[in-house]
Amino acid sequence: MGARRVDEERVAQRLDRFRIETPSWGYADTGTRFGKFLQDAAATNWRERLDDAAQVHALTGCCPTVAVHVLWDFPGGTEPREVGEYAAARGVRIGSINPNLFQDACYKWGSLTNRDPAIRRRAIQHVRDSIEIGRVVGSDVLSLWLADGTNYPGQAHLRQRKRWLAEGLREIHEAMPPSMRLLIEYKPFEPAFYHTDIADWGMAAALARAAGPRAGVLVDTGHHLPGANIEHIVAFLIDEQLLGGFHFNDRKYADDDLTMGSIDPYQLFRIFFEIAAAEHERGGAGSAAADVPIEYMIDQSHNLKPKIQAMIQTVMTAQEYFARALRVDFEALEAARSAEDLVASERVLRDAFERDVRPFLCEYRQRRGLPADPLAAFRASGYEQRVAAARAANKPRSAGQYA
Ligand code: PSV
Ligand code: MN
Repeated sequence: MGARRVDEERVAQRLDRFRIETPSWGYADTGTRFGKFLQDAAATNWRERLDDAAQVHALTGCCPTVAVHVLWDFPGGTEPREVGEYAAARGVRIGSINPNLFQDACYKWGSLTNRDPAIRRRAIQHVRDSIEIGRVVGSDVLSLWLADGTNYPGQAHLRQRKRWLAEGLREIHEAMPPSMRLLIEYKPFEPAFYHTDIADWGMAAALARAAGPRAGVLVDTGHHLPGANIEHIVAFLIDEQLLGGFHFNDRKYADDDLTMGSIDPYQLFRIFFEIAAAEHERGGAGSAAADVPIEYMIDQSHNLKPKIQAMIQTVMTAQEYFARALRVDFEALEAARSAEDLVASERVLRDAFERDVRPFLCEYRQRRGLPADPLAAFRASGYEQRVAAARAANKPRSAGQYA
């Protein structure tokens, strides 16, 4: 085998372990604050969302789990067991459990940071119930995002809220079974516009440390202020063993939920490069022991693109840029770095970024009995047209009714 083949084999082995979780909410009709444009083919209930996620997995082979949102995917009295069984019958599993501490009117002034101890208790109880859902459906990931924050200076006692938050997270961590990981997501603004209680990765990291050893930070790529160096955050968290997972998406301005890599593919490459570099130092892409334990998840809400197509496009993009990053010539990079040759160092990265790995990925998929181009296969399958015909009947035609 030539050196190139050996390299490709090593990348292929790593990609076999690269699992990407898709979010149930990415298959449903979603909107902006100004209205919703409904899509005939978008899923209208949890069963249809799982059907669609199963399609994505069937064509890509790398999306075996589906993230669920507790209020959205287990509506009034839905048995978690039923949801888990439905998923299994379609060849997927329930992945991260996302408690919902932001929709109930009682959380107007916060959930885990609410000054009212009864509301804080209620929030913790909801998370305990979510942990139980995880146990029933066989999920080991609890993914927590809080909308807690304030809109005006002076509105709240920031340090007090920080302590309540740490207390609550400790209790949640204690309530988890030993196999479960807690992911703590940060976001600098929205829906709160003055401060959010977990505004950035540093706060999330401090809170994860306070919560316990199975807590880590969840990096949603859309949750940074413009100019933030996300790959540096990623590298730092990996080194602190605090990188729990990703919510992938792309953005131009804020939390835009655009498909991954659509705006800044080089940033995506740089993120994957930091992961590949860490794994290279841990023993290389061929060995599972070298993998950094990261939950790779998508968090996108496609307002205009057809949902399943957008998801498959994202999954293919993720594989592409990880494959590019895995093929960085780390020896050449080290040589250039030790000579302080920044032109050569940057060039090593650019060479890998610009290498077209698509033919390799086509062959990789075909060898695994998958379509070479899952997006083309999906578009040709007629699935979207079939479900559109069945689902459109359940939707009002006027988006205004949903505003
Ligand atoms: C919040 O903006 C967020 O990124 C959280 O992950 C939520 O769970 C998700 O979006 C819901 O859309
Ligand atoms: Mn998110």
